[in-house]
Amino acid sequence: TGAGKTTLFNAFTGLNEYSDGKPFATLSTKVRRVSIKGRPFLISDTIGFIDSLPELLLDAFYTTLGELLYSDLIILVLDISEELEEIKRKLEASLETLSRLSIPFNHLVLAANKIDLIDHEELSGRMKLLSKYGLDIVPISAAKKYGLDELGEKLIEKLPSYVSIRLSVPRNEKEVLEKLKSNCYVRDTFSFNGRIVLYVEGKKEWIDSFIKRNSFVKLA
Ligand SMILES: Nc1nc2c(ncn2[C@@H]2O[C@H](COP(=O)(O)OP(=O)(O)OP(=O)(O)O)[C@@H](O)[C@H]2O)c(=O)[nH]1
Ligand SMILES: [Mg+2]
Repeated sequence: TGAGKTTLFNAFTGLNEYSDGKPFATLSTKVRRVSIKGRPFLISDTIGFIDSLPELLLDAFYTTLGELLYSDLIILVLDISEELEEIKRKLEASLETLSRLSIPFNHLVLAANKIDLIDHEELSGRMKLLSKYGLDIVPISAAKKYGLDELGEKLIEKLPSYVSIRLSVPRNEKEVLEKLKSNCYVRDTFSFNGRIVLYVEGKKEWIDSFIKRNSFVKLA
């Protein structure tokens, strides 16, 4: 808690969500559509999950963490201005929770936040010590909006492959058409020879397995 997740979320969305510095300022997950260097992203804010949780908050905690499972990428926000031991403790606790949820670490981007509160030497020392975790780390200040371009670039670089493709599906396969529409962004459609031709954008892995699962879907 208090690392700056909501502040970063706000910096990306240009909105002003509740953020008063008190623990657990964020309880419900907010999802927003944002554009990062022209790419569409859905970004969601979460609650913090390090400090011991009041009983009352446990449900909110698991609900919001469950959403991590469906995320392409996770930005783990650390307060880099804290004592190194504290940073490490929180990082390791976070990694432990994420691995319990079977989230692969290559889906993680570490945002080392609040660089405005420390000097260059402190920052490079801490970055060096954190590098042993083998994670992608981007130094930022969510409040001062430093490093957000670099963070955006890292996110795009790590995003699962996204492709544009033309597919055709028999017109009467309504269910399959619906499935395609709910999993991809459909830019254009037209009818041709009893088939619907769709120009879709989506995750390559999903589209590949969709074509495999439905033999009547063809590349067009
Ligand atoms: N100096 C400085 N303060 C920051 C920065 N980012 C966030 N803060 C401050 O840190 C405090 C906590 O920020 P939040 O964005 O609410 O943190 P959070 O991670 O969402 O906290 P929870 O929702 O409680 O888990 C607020 O007072 C912010 O203004 C930063 O880059 N620099
Ligand atoms: Mg918050």
